[in-house]
Amino acid sequence: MDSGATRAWGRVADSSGEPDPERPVARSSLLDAVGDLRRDVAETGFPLPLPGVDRARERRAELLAQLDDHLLPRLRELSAPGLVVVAGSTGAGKSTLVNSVLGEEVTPAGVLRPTTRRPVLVHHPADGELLAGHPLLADMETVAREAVPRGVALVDAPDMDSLLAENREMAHRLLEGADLWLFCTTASRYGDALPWQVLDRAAERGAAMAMVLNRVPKDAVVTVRSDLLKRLGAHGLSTVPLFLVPDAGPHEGLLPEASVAPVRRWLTVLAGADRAQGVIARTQRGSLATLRPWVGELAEAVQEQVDERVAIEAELDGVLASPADRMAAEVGRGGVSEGPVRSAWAAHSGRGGPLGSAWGSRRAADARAAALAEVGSELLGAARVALVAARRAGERAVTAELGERLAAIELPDEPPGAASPDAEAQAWLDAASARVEGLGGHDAKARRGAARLLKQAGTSGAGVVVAAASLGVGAAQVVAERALGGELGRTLNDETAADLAARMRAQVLAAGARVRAGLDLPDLADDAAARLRLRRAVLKEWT
Ligand SMILES: Nc1nc2c(ncn2[C@@H]2O[C@H](COP(=O)(O)OP(=O)(O)O)[C@@H](O)[C@H]2O)c(=O)[nH]1
Ligand SMILES: [Mg+2]
Repeated sequence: MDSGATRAWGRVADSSGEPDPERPVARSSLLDAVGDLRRDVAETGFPLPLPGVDRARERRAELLAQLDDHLLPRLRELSAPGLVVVAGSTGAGKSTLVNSVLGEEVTPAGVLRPTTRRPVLVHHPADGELLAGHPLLADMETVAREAVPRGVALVDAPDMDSLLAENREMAHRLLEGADLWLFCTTASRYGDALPWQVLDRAAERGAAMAMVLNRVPKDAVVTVRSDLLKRLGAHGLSTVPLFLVPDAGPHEGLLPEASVAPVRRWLTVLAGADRAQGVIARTQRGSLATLRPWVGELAEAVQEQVDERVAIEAELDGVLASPADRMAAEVGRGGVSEGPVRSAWAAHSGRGGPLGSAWGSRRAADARAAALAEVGSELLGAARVALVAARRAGERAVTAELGERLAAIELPDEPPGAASPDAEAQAWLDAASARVEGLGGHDAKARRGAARLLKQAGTSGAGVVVAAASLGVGAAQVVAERALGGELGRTLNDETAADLAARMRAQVLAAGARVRAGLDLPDLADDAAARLRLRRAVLKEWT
C-alpha cells in the first residue's frame, strides 16, 4: 500500500473530532444541489391515478434509493472507502472469492448456506469510522480485517437470482450504492442473460466495474478469454478489467493463493491514492449523468399530475352547476317549507288564532310572540335541513363524477371558508329581520309599513313572517303584504327567498372548495414540474 502522505482520498489523520483539512468533502454546492433534488423528489407523491403512475412511483423510489444509498453518503464523506460490491448469481463463487482474497473465511461459502443472510461488508479497521454513517451499513454484517486494503471495502452481496425477493432486492440496492461493481460469474454460466443485464445496467449508470470469471477449466482459458472480451466489446465494455480464476477442482474453503492474487493486487492498486478517487469520481459522475434524464422523466410525470389537477378543477364548476340549480330551485318550489313550517303556522292561524284573525290584537300579543317563536324554530330547522341537503348534493355529485380520480386525495372535513348549515340557517333568518328593519331608510309608506309589522311581531317575529312568506306559506304572505303593502311585501319575500337560494347554492359549491383544498398539494402546484426541471438543470454543471 502507498504511504498515505500523497493520498488525496481516504484518510483521517486522527479522531480528535477537529475538522481535518486533508479529509475532502464534496463542494458543498453539489451536496446542496443533490440534497435539494432529493427533497423535491421525496415531496412528489403522484397522488392522482393516471395511467403510468405506478411506474413513475417506482422510478421515484429507485431514484431516492440511489440518492440515499450512494450519492449523498458519497458526497458527504468523500474520504470513505470505496464500496466494492461483489455480485453475481447463486454459486458464482462470490463468497469464496471474498474469503480467498482475504485469506480467511469471513463470510459463509459453499452449498450449505442459509437462504436469507445479511450481506457481509469487510473493511480495514482504520476505515470503520469513515463508514459509520453509511445508510447501507444498517442492513449488513460488518467485519474489520487488516487484510482489506485501506480505502476499499468489500461487500459479499446476496445472490442476484435468489429465489427470495428480499435477497434480490438487497443485491440490487447494494449495486446502486456501490462505487465499483465486481461482477462474478462462472465459465459455464457467463453466457446467461443475467450477467449481461447487470453489466448493461452498470454501463447505463456509468458505474466503474470489473468482472471475475470463476472456475475456468485450465485448457479453456484462452478460448474463454477471447470469447468474453468479444462479448464485452459488443456491449461497449471493452475497458472492463477481467479476471479469470482457474477451476480449483472439487474443494471446500479457500482457493489457491495464486488464483486470487491478481484480484487482490488490483484491489490494492485501486485502494491507492488517485486510483480509488478516480473510480469513485467516475461512478459519481456516471450517477450524476443518469440523474438528469431520470429527473426529466419524473418531471414529465409530475406535469401530467399538475395538468390533471387543473382539469379536475376546471370540471368542478360543471359538475356542481346542475345540483346547485336544482337545490336553489327547491326554495321557489316551496319544498323547504313543506311539512313542519306550514303546519306550525296553520296551527296558530285558525279563527281567533294569534297568527289568524287575532293578528294585530293587543290582547293576543303574548300568544302571537309564542306562536312566531314556534314557527321561527321550525323555519330554522327546515332551512338547516335544506342547507345540509344542498351540501350533500354537492358532495354526491363530486363523488359520482370525480370520485375515482380523487380516490387518493385526502379532503378536509370542512370546506375552508364555507359557513356551516346551522350558521347559515340562523344568518338567513336574521337577514330577514334586518330587511324589515332596513325599510326605515325607504319612503314614508315603507317606513310606516315596517313600523307596523315590527310593532305587531317584534324584530325577530317580523323576520319569521317574511321568511315564512318567502317560502310560500300563503297565510304568512297575507300578513306580510297587509302590513307592508302588496308590492313591498312581495319584494321583501322575493329577496328573502333569493337569499336562501344563494346560501343553498353556496353549500353545493362548498363541495368544490373542499376538493380544491384537498388538491392544494406542493406536488400538484403549478410550478411543481418546473421545480424539478430546475433541479435537473443545476446538476448539469457537474456532469
Ligand atoms: N469445483 C469447484 N468448485 C468451486 C470453485 N470455486 C468455488 N467453488 C464452489 O462453488 C460453491 C459455491 O461457491 P460460493 O462462493 O458459495 O458461491 P456464491 O453463491 O456466489 O457465494 C462452493 O461450494 C465452492 O466451494 C472452483 O474453482 N471449483
Ligand atoms: Mg455466497
